Amino acid sequence: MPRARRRLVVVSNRGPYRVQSSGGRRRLVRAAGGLVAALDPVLRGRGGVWVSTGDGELGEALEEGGESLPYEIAQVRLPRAVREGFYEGVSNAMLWPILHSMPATVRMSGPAFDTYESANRAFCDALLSSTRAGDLIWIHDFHLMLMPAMVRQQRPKARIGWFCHIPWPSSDIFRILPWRRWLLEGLLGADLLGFHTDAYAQNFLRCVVDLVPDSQVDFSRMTVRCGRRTLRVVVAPIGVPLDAIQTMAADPQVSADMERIQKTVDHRRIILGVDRLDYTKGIPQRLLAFEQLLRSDRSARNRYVLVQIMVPSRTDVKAYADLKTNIDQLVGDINGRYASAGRIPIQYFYRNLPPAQLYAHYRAADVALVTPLRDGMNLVALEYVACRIHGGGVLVLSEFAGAAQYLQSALQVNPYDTHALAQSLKTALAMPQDKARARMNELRAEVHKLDVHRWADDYLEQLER
Ligand code: ADQ
Repeated sequence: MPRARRRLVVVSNRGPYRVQSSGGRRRLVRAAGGLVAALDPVLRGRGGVWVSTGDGELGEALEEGGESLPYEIAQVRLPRAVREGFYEGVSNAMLWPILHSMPATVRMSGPAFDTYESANRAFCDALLSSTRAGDLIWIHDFHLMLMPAMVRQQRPKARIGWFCHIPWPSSDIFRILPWRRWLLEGLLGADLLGFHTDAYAQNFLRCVVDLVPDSQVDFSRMTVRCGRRTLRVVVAPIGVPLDAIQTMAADPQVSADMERIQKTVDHRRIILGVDRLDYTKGIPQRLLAFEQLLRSDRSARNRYVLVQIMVPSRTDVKAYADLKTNIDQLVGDINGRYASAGRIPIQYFYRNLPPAQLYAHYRAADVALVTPLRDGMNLVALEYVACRIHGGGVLVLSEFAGAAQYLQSALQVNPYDTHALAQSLKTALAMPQDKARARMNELRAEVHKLDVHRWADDYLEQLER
């Protein structure tokens, strides 16, 4: 007889829904970003609780609009100063650039780490009061690295998993963080630590060897022994909700939207970029490569259009506001220089699109240009492939995205090398149909293996074991 499944508790900084006000009414919309895109379908399918930050607005909006949630949501309220220090001061300004191996962008402020600890403690308290012993606890991402050990101290027998959605750097880079050892010891409170690729998992184990001397690491079995406990490290590449995406992509409304998009750009061939606005995503590099294509080939402006869709992100952080200005200027410059009557080379959207519209763009695009400088996995690459239900289309993919380990049939590029990137773009646009189809079929077989439900089931099964 199958064992009764334990209740699942997901913990992450950002919750799955946010409140949007329009025309005096408030309604719930799903938050953007890879983590929510991955875990919302999992909790919808299996039920449970999601613990995340919030200010109570969610409950009020639900009451007002008569809406209901697909699963329970427990909110952690952080005082403003703690929230700022934890989220901006530590998570965004220090951990994000270090874990993405971009130390030059780090801004360090000593006392901010206290707020990181306080925030992790507040999450731990909220978790303990809204869950029961026996629940399966799955903590997500770099905001909550101290939490596994905090929960372990209060509930020694709990099953605790932690998943790293972003890359894990080499020990040389990780050691730049002054509280490197605390962070690692926080994570060692878990039973199971998950990473997207083998390289990230091995980097993590190397950090433990170098920085936590009283632990024992076994690289081949991927275990860490500390005191009387042994925890496991697993490689668990995330995927996308394949069936749901394919069904929606095949919807007649999406097909109609796809045709409308193609008509709007005068049936030029579409090169597509879709990203959260972030300096790790390589957006300026992509724009420059497209400019090189326009410069080197006069007919390109009549034949191709770059559609860049960006979702606003971390808008109150200066580095992000600066990047936005930089991108706006680049787009303006390129469009100013290469536009001809009625034909603008870059169509640029700065907003969150509903999934159906996003999928219509994926279907309309001849080439997807996914060029992060570094990226844990990158779901956009997988979504593009999942939406190519009629085959064809070329994926140009940065070799520094975790997804590149799995999508070997993509045209892989080094995004720092603008010339090489422009060359890959040319190769993609010139690829004969049969070759593009064959590659896309191989990519679709890979994306099929990377289904998000399987990712969650496999991970949780290992955590429960
Ligand atoms: P992100 O950095 O957010 O995720 P990514 O994996 O590409 O990056 O996911 C972005 C998600 O946002 C995708 O599902 C995409 O469809 C959606 N999105 C982007 N722009 C949008 C727009 N304008 N409108 C609507 N939706 C939009 C982090 C890590 C990644 C890792 C994921 C999951 O940085 O490396 O793949 O978590 O683990």
